[in-house]
Amino acid sequence: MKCTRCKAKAEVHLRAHNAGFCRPCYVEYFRRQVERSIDKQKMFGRDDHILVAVSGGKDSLALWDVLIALGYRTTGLYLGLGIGGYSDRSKAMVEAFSSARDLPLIVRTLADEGPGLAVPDVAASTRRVPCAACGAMKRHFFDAAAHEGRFDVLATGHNLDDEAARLLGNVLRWQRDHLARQRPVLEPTHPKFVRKVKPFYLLSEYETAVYTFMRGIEYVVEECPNAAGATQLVYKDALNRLEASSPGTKQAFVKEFVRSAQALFANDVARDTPGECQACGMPAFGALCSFCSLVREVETKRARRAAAELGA
Ligand code: Q46
Ligand code: ZN
Repeated sequence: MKCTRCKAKAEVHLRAHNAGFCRPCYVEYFRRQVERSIDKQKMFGRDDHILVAVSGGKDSLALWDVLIALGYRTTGLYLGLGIGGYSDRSKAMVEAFSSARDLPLIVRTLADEGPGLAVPDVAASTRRVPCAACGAMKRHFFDAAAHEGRFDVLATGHNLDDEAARLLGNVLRWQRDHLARQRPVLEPTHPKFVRKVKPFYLLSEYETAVYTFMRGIEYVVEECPNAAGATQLVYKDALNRLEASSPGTKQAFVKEFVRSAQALFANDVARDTPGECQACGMPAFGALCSFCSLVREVETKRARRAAAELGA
């Protein structure tokens, strides 16, 4: 197959787009797709300072690489979740990426922040699945870092496969409130929140992997040990089968939802305006934000356990 743009020998074939690309043209194609999403969805402009959440995986590092190449002002944010060797290796990858390119990076380690709770501690004490605890903690620290650093936007590397799987999960259970919030740009609902964007929402995991490979970006290949068994993977697998028999399905699913259905859910679900958390001051719908409620729960359970041990 020949490159659709320059007619040289193609190195990659994208069935969903019925197109082939040589290496330089693919890199160009990929970056243009990202730029198109940024512009079309009005994610951010040239003057904005973007905080890029980087996990050490291929998607977030590819996102950082693209934003730099496109000339945006960025700072990386790595959150150490305390998930054993996986967290150590992902941190090393992010630090190597940023120092090789001389990019600003903020590193926060959950075990050293505030109450000093890493994801496994919280999951074990509250008997939650690790991903539920992790999600609440990540949201809190991302929001707090974006607010403290006065960033304009928080960008994450969620790709088309992530968004399609999330959409499928939300549709299968008709979770209207989740559908109302599933979009590539989430405007802040409180002065302490910043806009959240997903510039890769129309680029597949395969496309991101090819970009990362062609750019020679080193990343953590292993998955978080808690990812195995996540329902998201079952949805991704189902979507991959649909995609194999009908290329372009994932993109049509997500693109059409965002274009014509999302607003119906957003308009239908009334959203309260958050107040402020009594403990940390970040936006909250009750007296405490979800992170501080989680911390309170862990502390209460630990205190009860300690009292029981003393009494034993
Ligand atoms: S890091 Fe956290 Fe993911 Fe690991 S514990 Fe689950 S949510 S799987 S993206
Ligand atoms: Zn709080």
